[in-house]
Amino acid sequence: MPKKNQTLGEFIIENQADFPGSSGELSRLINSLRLAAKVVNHEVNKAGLVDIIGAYGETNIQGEDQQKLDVYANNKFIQTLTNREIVCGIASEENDDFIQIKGHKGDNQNKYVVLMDPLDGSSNIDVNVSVGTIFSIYKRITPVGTPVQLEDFLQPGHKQVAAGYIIYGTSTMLVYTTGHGVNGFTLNPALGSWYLSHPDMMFPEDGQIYSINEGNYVHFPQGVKDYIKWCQQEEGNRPYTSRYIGSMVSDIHRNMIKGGIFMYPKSSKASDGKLRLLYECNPMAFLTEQAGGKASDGFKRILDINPTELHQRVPFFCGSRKMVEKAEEFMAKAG
Ligand code: AHM
Ligand code: MG
Repeated sequence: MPKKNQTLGEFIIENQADFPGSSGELSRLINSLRLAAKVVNHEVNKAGLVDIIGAYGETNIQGEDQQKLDVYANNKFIQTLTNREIVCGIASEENDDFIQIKGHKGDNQNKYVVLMDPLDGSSNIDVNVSVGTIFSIYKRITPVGTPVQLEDFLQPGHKQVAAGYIIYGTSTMLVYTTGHGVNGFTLNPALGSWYLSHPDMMFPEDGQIYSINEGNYVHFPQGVKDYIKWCQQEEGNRPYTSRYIGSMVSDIHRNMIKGGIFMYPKSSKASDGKLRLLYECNPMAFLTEQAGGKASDGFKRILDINPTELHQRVPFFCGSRKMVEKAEEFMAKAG
């Protein structure tokens, strides 16, 4: 039973019992992530002070400008997980291919792989808007002790053993699930400790916030256009409020607390939308379902999609259950 104000360390130890027969490997892995998160948090908070923001001059595999802090966060998470030999492989939105962790003696016996978006919404950094780190953890399916393979990363989202995000906002929070509900920890920067501030986070069943980049309206499928118009109609508890930060972690975090729907649909310019199934949508979908919400591509459950490539994109509808169901209704009607 989560106790408010408990430290993350205490919480992890207490909840190891969730995994009967566990070797503590997953706990150590989450411990490593919280350490890397603190280091990245420190750097993100200095963004306005040091010459670390601005384009790095390189583009990532999707052809987008990479910011210096993306690279920093990517390196920090990879370094921490590699040095501690806590996983057998890592895939990152910022790397073309997955990384195999051999271990110092070349005999890596770890069973988990981590997939991550080290700094999501990084175009918001230079305007002082919240950004986030997203992570997703799976058990490898190929034999332990052998080199990790692509198939270890291309697993459907319902196979995740843990997922979470760190939000670098007005305060820094780590929100994660191991499949037993969702808990949120706030970093006390003076002490460097995470405290359980949001036990058992739940999406309200229904909400009044819709979050979508409406600038793309003309390019949206008819079902999305119809749903947006419905959200704006004066009837019952509508019109809804429109809130879009452009930083998915922050948008979904707010909606989880207040009730709302986040959408990044496909468009006539991007046939699968923008967001990545493995690094962004699967972990957020796992958290959302664990918090009583719903996540789909407009028609079917995100967590049931069988991935075919590491950097695959997918349309994303995520949030309060009733709102996502309503959006799906409009999608189905428009065909
Ligand atoms: P990124 O991984 O390159 O930062 O892109 C993902 C971000 C999400 O956080 C956000 O929801 C979305 O891109 C915003 O995109 P847009 O500016 O097209 O609305
Ligand atoms: Mg991203």
